[in-house]
Amino acid sequence: RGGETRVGVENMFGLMDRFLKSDPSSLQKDILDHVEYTVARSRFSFDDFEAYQALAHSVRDRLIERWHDTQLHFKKKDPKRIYFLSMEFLMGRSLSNSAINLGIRDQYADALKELGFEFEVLAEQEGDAALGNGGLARLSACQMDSLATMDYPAWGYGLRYQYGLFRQVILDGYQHEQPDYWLNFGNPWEIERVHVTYPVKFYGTVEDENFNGGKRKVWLPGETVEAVAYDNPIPGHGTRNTITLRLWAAKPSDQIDMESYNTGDYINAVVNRQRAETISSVLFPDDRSYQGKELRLKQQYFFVSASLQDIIRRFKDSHSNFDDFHEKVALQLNDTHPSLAIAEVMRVLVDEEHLDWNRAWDIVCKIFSFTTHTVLPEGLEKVPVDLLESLLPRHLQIIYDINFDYIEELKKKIGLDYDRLSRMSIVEDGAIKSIRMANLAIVCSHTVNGVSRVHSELLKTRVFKDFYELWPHKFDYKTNGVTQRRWIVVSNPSLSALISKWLGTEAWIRDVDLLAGLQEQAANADLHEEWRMVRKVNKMRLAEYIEAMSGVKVSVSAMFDVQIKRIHEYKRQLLNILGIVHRYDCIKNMEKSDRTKVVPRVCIIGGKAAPGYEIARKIIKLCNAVAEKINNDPDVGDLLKLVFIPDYNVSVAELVIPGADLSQHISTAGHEASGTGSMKFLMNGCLLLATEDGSTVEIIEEIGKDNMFLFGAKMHEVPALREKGPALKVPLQFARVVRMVRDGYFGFQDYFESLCDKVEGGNDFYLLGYDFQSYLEAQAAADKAFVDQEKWTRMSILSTAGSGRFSSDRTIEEYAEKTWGIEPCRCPF
Ligand code: HBZ
Repeated sequence: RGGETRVGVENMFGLMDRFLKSDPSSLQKDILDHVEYTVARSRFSFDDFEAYQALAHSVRDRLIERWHDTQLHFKKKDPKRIYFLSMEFLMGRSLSNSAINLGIRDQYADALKELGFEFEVLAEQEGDAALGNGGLARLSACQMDSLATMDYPAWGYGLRYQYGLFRQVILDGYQHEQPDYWLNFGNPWEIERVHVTYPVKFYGTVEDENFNGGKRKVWLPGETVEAVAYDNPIPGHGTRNTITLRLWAAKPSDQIDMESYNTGDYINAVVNRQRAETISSVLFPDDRSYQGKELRLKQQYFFVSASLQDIIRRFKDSHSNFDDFHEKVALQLNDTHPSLAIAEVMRVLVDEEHLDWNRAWDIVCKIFSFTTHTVLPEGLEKVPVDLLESLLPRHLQIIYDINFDYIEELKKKIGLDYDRLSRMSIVEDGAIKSIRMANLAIVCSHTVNGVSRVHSELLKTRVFKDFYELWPHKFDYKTNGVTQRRWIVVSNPSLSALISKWLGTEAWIRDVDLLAGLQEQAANADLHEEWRMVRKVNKMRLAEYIEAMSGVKVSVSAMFDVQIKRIHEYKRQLLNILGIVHRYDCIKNMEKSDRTKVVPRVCIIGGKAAPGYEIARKIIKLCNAVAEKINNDPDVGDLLKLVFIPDYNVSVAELVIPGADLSQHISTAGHEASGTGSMKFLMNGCLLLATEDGSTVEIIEEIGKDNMFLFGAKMHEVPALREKGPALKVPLQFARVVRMVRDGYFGFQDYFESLCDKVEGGNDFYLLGYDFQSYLEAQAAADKAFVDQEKWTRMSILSTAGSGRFSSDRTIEEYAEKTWGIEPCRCPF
């Protein structure tokens, strides 16, 4: 392979000549060629979907060009690389994002127009890549965009699930799950690397073997599965740099099970081989708990093992020993899900590379960093020892050895405090002996990051208190961020153009702090008018979608009030719904003449419930039942509408967020680790109605309390309020709305009983009753502000202007400098 010697930088112009051209007529020719040769349709007759496929392939060609150059450049420079290990990436659609980041979206739009197609219409043909559950997974996607844009030498590693997150279908108001077989029509955004494969081993036994006069452990695995790489190029914006998201798919190993073949059981031998593929077949749809399922553990090890083989192979290509490993490799654990990587690095270095245990341990301690996304101790993964022992016997031994050394060290530091030693142990004794993955990750990582400041405080004072006291230097936080490329430029092109016009530059797309420049114009009447117009057009687009999805006609002059996120008790969609019931009840009981004072609302709720989470499913049903009643009540008309948007995903978010006036982030204080939806709404000039939880606390610091609608118990008050149990006072209005649900005002009386029980009689763990009054007051304040359109528009502009800190560019820069120790490595020309 003579890769590097191909063309020197001095021949840059010759090389430029080689690049695919991006003027409209070259693009047109390119698209038509793909129609004919890739999609295999006649260039004289093809439909929107075929046009999308051809267009995607044309964009892909340009991505590949840059991607090759970037990889070559990285190889030549050999910088320290960051490897981002995550079980989940919610990439959504790729077409618009790629074309915009490549800087040729408008050229494509022009080229297509002459062919009789519209770019936006074709973009709608693409399905979402939904290889993740929620915030954690979308954060990974935003961070990949920032890593590419900021020229960092980064790789993302994950799993290529054949079935992404289930599709949500609402029938009679109930959630039903359908499989998301997203690869059905092919995926132009990935490149299958049939030659990049690694064997991944499972089961078997560990034996002692004589080695150099001593003993060593040898793992004799019982099953081998092949991991095949699928590369997804991730283009940066305003740079040639295009990095790799490498996802692994499981394939049967070529190692033939001779015994089955010899016994003549040919059919069963083939069927057994096929079973290997189940490892990467389906994403687990639970974003709350770890259930100790064998398949999930297999998935974790499968992707970790393949990724590490790949990473170590790349390192060994240009290094003859492991002395510099920690100077060239940083491994980021996105939550505990990939933390088997720790044991795997130890195993490879000790058993396969024959490094001495202490030397391997020294390396491990320098390369791993860990970010946790949860607040709750019960959200932390525990793997039953029995399961680990059967699936990965050697890894269990390694974890025991790590734990032994660590506990011995710990005893020297804290003495024989057995309670604390047992809390801090990686191994949990009990009815089911298990491995605490978070403890493993903390012990072996140099840095433990939270995802917002308050989250970090909770980690230090509650969740990981013992560890913080031992290693205060390890604990840090990087407040989450989202990419303005996806969440303004791609999803809200008219706002994007307006911002560029008023700032006199497009530079904010890479340097988002420039948005602050809008502050000076926040009172400018001309800007107000244009701002309102952009928002109105976005609301019209959303209204059309709502009508198409639910048949409900909504008025765009009403306030669009949105809550979209996974359904959870702590996120309190139920508080929102009960608030809507209260609003409905008030309107019904009002004198007709007073109704003119009501600010019309369209309440929009969307989100998926984990299939096994009964209460969350009931919340969805309640939302639909209340919607049914309100929307069909002619007496209320346009004063109030409620719509549940089915199958909430990234592309639905791209449509809904730009059209929202108000958005709700109303978790019980102390429960949302960060929250990133709020940042997307903020960027788009949507006002927030929120509790002081997670990242909201930092949003307040940027835009001020006066610029949003805050309510609810504060984090430090929550424990004492809970203590009060049934003695906690709740307002009469709360009892009244719960009574309406209980009494069957919205039907399904029996079904909703257990839901009502969850918020009454001392069971109101998430304090809906306690917070109800202040919630209603915040809602009233929002109504009042909305009537004053000038005030509202100013608040909206100030929200966008103050959103700069919540860009993932900032988050990534902090990680790069403080946690990973990496530098940008920009591909020339
Ligand atoms: O991660 C979320 C947090 O709830 C949210 O506050 C934060 O902003 C976001 C990004 O840091 N957590 C998740 O999304 N968690 C999961 O999706 C999850 C998935 C699989 C699991 C457990 C949790 O096994």
